[in-house]
Amino acid sequence: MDKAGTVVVKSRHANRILKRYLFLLLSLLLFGCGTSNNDTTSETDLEELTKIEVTEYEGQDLSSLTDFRENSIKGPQYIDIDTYMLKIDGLVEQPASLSYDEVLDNQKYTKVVTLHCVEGWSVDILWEGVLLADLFEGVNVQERADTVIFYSEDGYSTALPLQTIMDRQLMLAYKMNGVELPPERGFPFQLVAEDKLGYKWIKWITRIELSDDADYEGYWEQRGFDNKADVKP
Ligand SMILES: Nc1nc2c(c(=O)[nH]1)N[C@H]1C(S)=C(S)[C@@H](COP(=O)(O)O)O[C@H]1N2
Ligand SMILES: [Mo]
Repeated sequence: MDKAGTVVVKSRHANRILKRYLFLLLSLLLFGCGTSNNDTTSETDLEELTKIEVTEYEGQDLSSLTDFRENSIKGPQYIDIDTYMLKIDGLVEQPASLSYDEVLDNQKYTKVVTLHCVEGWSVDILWEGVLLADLFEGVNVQERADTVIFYSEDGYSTALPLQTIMDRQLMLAYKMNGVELPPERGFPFQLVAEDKLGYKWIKWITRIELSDDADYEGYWEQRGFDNKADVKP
């Protein structure tokens, strides 16, 4: 072995390591790591997610994220998180436009809450999210605001009294049963409208408007559904 030969061998070896490293890096970029749902812009394999979802919490059995009947007005929305912004505006002193990470940069809460659809089915889900009250702290809600109107990517909307949101400490969920909300379930955010019927649980929220229009009617409310939407025991 002469000196030159050793150098050749060494550089071939280095080349191989570099190639392997690049391959790994590329696969990571393309496929991501772990089971988190990295691509939210196309259909999710929900069956695959049931393998990692939480099925029981503090002794209570949970429903599965596949137990929902998908009946959204325009079908699932696939939101690109890189360009997504949640707007909070209307009767506020400092309107805000928050990225996904900025919304998540708040105290997180977890709670099992049941969603009841008017069609007669319901699901018990472990939700993880942030409080609307915490989001509102950053925008300074004006005195005369008494209503919160939510708008969605699919043109859907609904509203709740500001008082209800504060009293009930309602949250915006970004996870269900320990799994990031899949697009089919409302990624990036669904309103956990505790004790209100399913049509108040707006998915794919893009804008939250503080308003003084207490009679505002959302998509289903305009079509005859009760604006209070209380779940009857
Ligand atoms: N943006 C949006 N959110 C929505 C809806 C919708 O059509 N669009 N449907 C509502 C209804 S009627 C119910 S019961 C719940 C749960 O619906 P899912 O089973 O289709 O997820 O989402 C609510 N949120
Ligand atoms: Mo519903």
